[in-house]
Amino acid sequence: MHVSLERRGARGKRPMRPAAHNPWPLSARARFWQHGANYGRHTMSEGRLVIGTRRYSSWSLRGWLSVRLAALDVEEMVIPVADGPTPAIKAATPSGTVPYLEHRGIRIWESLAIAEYCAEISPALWPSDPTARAHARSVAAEMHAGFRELRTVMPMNLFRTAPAAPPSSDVLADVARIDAIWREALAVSGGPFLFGATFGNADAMYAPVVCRFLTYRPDLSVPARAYCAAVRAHPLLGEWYDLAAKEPQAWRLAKYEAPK
Ligand SMILES: N[C@@H](CCC(=O)N[C@@H](CS)C(=O)NCC(=O)O)C(=O)O
Repeated sequence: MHVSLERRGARGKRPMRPAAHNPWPLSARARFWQHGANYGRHTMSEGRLVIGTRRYSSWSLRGWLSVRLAALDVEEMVIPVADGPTPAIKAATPSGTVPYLEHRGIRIWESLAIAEYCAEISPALWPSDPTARAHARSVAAEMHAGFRELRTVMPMNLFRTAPAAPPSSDVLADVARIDAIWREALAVSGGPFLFGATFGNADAMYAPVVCRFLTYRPDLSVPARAYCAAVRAHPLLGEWYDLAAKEPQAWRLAKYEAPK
């Protein structure tokens, strides 16, 4: 199995040695690829975040953003997603999906649950005002539960140049609803992020949609385009794109690369 492991978190950026219970032994090549000479210099972290291929895994991006914004001290374990359910992900997580977080012995799956867990540690991930917080939770939950057409027809591929299939009316309806959600939140908060000056859980939920819109370029309102630019310019998005660009060629999947 080809996985990579890295250590990031509150106490520094150096990777840790895999713990004795770690069921994912790394090849020397995989360790070097991810960590270079720093590998093995650190001691214990407080858990791990399991994610999929950064180039494709939109749900992983959401969980990763919340975890990084809350500065949890966890290893990051990347399992390349397969063409269909990934046996290694099934073996490594309770739900058979990524993201999956283990932190201080607590196990959390589902990106929205991870976002809520991170907000317990870092409450600023949701707005402090109750009205805004209810609004932020509503739009985050709407993203988590919906937009299936858009997610199917415009799969996340950070670097894809081939166009998506021509958008159906259902896809256009999803795009229009997302544009309206963003415009409303930005008009109330003043931006540049959905609920004001700082990037929070609601932005984390919509970040992979921004990535899709940057790839497939559907028609968007001026505020929605400005929002896409603000999200892409956030340092954590920059880091995610940079790490994705370094992923092995062998992790590429034809179904996400080829034109439909
Ligand atoms: N509702 C889940 C969705 C997670 C999900 O579907 N993740 C995909 C990758 S983006 C996955 O793990 N698929 C199974 C696989 O690739 O084996 C969440 O919010 O975390």
